[in-house]
Amino acid sequence: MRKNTTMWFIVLALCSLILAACPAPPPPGSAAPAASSGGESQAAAAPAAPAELSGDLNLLCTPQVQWCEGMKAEFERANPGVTVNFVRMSSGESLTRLRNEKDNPQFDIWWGGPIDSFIAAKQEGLLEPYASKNAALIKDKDLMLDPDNAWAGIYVGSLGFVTNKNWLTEHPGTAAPTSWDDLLKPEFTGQVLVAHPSSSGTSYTAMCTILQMRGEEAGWEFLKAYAGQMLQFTKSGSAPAKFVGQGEAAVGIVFSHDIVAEMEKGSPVELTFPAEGTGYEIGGMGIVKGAKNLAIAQAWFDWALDPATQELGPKYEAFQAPSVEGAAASRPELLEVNLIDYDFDYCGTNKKAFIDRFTNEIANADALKE
Ligand code: S7P
Repeated sequence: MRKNTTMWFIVLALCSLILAACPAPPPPGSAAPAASSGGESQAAAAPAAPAELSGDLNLLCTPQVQWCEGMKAEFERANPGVTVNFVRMSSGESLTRLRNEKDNPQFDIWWGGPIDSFIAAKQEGLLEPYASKNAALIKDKDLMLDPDNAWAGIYVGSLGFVTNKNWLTEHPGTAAPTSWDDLLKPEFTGQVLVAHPSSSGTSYTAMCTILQMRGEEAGWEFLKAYAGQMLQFTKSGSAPAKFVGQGEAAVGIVFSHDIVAEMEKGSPVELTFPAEGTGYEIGGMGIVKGAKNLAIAQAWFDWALDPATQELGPKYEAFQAPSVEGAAASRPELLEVNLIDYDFDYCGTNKKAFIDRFTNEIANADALKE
């Protein structure tokens, strides 16, 4: 009996020595420990691999549909467990939709469109702050990152004029506009297209550019005359580039990268800028307050600020300049023009009031061209 007890004691002691020499099993979800390289001391444990994402992401997408489709495919490729469901909507429509769904949000993240609308959305409590690790890469954080992390800038683009070259040839003595005042020339009466500012962020950028450059009093006078030159207001901001290319009107007011996209398709259009100064956009993104798929929305947010993601634009006909360090602009010349010192806070804060005034006093949004 005593002999047996001693035997067991020896066996147990050996077992505990053996176990002490073995590493503890890794906690669930952590990375496997690195293999030992031999006699050297073990390196620090590898960081835990991020858990694989799975589920749906409901994306409110404001840029042109080709880019939305491309981004959906790229994100799904990088995250095979995720399905991205997107709806493409102009900025004004998106803001209205988020307001209406405030108590039961259907979207997780809003990606793209000028930040004026994101500033307005933040002020209305529609966005969920997120401090992305990749926000450190943003070039000009004072301008392109909300101080409370409600939104971040993802691209930059300038406003330009698009003119149909065939129309110019058919109208000797005319030239593509190179100033805002040129839009009021008699030959362009009924020949100009721009989106309505209530639906379109592009058009709101143009309107707020004018109000800043001329001051509100003279600016509203100009906007009245400018509205009188329109053939029709469109719903989407980039649509005038397409319609001018098709010869439906002589001139359009559009972001210059959307005009480049039209030129790339072989459309007979010319791009010019107002010499006295033009407005520009910072395209934004923000997570929707109450997002049902928060972790995936945060992953999209991080991914959208990655330089490699921002260089994908031209693959999907998007020529905006990236917002982060390490991503090269495909068309740097579009920002090498006379840009005004656009005041995003002024335009974001006054967005509703300015649009209401334009809609009530100058042109309603009843019959927008789609
Ligand atoms: O197409 C790209 C782009 O021009 O679309 C956004 C645009 O504002 C969205 O359309 P709406 O004007 O209809 O709101 C821009 O942010 C972006 O550069």
